[in-house]
Amino acid sequence: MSLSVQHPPSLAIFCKVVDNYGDIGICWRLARQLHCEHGVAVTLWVDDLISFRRICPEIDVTLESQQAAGVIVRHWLGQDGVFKPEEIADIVIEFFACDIPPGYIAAMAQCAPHPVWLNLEGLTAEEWVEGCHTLPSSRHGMQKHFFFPGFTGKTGGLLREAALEQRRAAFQRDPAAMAVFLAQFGVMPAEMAAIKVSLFCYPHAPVVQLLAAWEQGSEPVTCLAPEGVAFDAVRAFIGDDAAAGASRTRGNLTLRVLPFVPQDDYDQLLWACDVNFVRGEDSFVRAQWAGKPFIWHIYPQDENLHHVKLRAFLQRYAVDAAGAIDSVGAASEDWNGGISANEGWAGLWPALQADMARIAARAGAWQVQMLENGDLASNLLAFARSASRTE
Ligand code: TRH
Repeated sequence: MSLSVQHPPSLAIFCKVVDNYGDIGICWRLARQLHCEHGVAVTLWVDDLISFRRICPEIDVTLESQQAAGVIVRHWLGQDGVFKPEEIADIVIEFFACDIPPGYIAAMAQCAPHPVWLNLEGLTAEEWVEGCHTLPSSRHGMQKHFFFPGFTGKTGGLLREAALEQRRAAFQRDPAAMAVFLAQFGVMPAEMAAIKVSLFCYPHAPVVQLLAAWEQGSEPVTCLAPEGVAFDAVRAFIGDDAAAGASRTRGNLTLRVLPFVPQDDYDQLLWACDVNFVRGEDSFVRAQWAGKPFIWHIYPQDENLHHVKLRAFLQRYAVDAAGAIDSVGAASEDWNGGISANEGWAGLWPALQADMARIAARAGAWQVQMLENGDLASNLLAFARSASRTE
């Protein structure tokens, strides 16, 4: 027996929040899309509802089970528990190799046929991913397959909702809608002519230098930083009260602190800005779909493994027909603490500014290139259907 195309399957995603918001951000996005666009009956098991509520305010952190956007959300409280085979989903996804409960695995093994078991991995532009994508391994008498997101047709692609492009284009065609959106964060009509930048990074980014470069720069910049992001540098610029709603203008820089917005609003923030500083995995991908120039703060890893991943991405992204886009490469290296022979942000920012038209053109071309790989949710479902036929 195999998963039929006519009858939407059931699917369970197990998500352990390691830190921050990317783990649940990605799982929530995937869960919603599988349900809304493919009719899949999705159960999302997540161990940290407090982080979840930050990106999805409707989550009630006191409930063990609830529904949100048609997805059943279960608070994953521990590894104990006995499950019956009839409780097991047709497709089981463990996110980032989290250990799913032994009782759940035992019940999976009793199912006939076995569910399709996938380990959804982290995003990297490194070439080895193509060789590992969809590879099977034997576990508890079942097959488990790796599923890798990625930037080529030999990977699972990137998460992207079907209507995303349309929504983005409509929003970006409408300057009034953008002004209304930004006005809720205190952005004044006069600031609409400034270079608008969103700032989302880890605490170790050289934000103090970047803010100084904007303050002393040749053009007005409005920087929008969600509350808590680059907390020390933002507080040093604004003064003691750096809570949401706080702002300060000094020199050519206006810095505004925003509330941490719900996930869908975060897309609009990226669309409304001219340049986006993003981090981790999910905001990094959303910046690519925003089609605007962006700088990525990659999640730091032991032994500077993240520098290898950063360079693998830049080799694909920061290059056009004229060759490597050096301003993006140098700024990305410096932002991520890599080797860079430069004069700091006082030089890096003007270089980026001078290249802005070229970088924007590349961002658009990259988006077209990424669209050719399909979207991760559809690719994953298609793979699960084919894997169920060979089980
Ligand atoms: O928060 P991140 O740093 O998350 C992760 C985790 O650290 C994870 O362990 C690691 O594996 C991964 O990075 C690489 O960054 P990310 O991935 O961009 O996730 C942030 C999420 O928060 C994303 O879904 C967008 C959302 N968001 C909002 O909803 N509102 C906001 O105001 C902001 C700034 C972000």
